[in-house]
Amino acid sequence: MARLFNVAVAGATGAVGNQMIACLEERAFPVKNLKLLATARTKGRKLRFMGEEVPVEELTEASFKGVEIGIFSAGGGTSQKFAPVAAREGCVVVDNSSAWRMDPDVPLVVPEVNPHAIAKYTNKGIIANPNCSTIQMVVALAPIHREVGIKRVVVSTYQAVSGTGKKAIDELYDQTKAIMNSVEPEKKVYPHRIAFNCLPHIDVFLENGYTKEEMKMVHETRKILEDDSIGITATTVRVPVFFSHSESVNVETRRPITPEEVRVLLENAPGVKVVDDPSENLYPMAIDAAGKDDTFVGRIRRDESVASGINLWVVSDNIRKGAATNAVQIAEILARDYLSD
Ligand code: L14
Repeated sequence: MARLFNVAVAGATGAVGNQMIACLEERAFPVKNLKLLATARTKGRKLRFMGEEVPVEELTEASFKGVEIGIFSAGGGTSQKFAPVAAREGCVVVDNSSAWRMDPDVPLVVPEVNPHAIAKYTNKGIIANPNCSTIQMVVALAPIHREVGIKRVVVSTYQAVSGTGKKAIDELYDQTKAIMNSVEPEKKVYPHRIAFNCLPHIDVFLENGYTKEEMKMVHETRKILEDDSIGITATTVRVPVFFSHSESVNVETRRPITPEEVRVLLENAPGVKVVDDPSENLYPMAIDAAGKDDTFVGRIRRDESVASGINLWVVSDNIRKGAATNAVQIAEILARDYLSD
């Protein structure tokens, strides 16, 4: 029989944590024992896993004794502090925060793109899960990069509120309801109203005028595609959508490629579904991608303003492939190829 693992989910009560538990169950991850960890505030709550009620425990330095795989989505500060603690106990951490992604000793992995990088987990006992917007973009870009080389990418995102967490999902819902009832909407999470609005602002602003989310897309894409020569510029926008990020991706390639060739490449790419039939009004949409694990690509067309350019519309569920599914896929490869003997 295949080996089973002691697994912990840190940040278990959050939107991504909940989805991680569901993914472990759906994908029949070889779990021996599942430990659910969160802040003291949620201690005593119970969450369902494989038909059982699992109590949520407080995340402390002592939480990782005997734990072999720790899947974290508890925020950057918590990961910064507790991932090394877990690693010292021999627990391999798959971390969904931005804390470790750009650490040169920490692999940053999208299983469809660079699964080989997982081997570097031995450096620090930590594997980083990329940013949601980066993941879906590189799933679509990798096959093109391999075929003809990518010179430059210009991306604009249309990001769902669920990335910020449960409180932001409630905020969009409550503000929408308030406005429809002619009540003054309240703002708690975002600096401006998100209902019936678009905010060109995700994560914090940096010195260079970009947001941290935009710069994550630049640096993480280069690291995952293992090519620092790719030029990337991003504008990340919050839109009043609950689940799934959409992205307009303009790609300038090193060698020419036709939209038809891109379509064939992407139809054969792992984790990608091409939805592209404008004559039938068919293109990827957030509401269709929600609840699925694929990255959907459509509107594949030539950028007629350059010699070799392609435009794509890329949509994926930010909580699933953008976070929980990708983390659990990494854990699957880790368990199967590195921790089983
Ligand atoms: O993982 O949508 O770097 O507000 C931080 C911002 C996740 C999404 C990350 C958002 C992101 C989050």
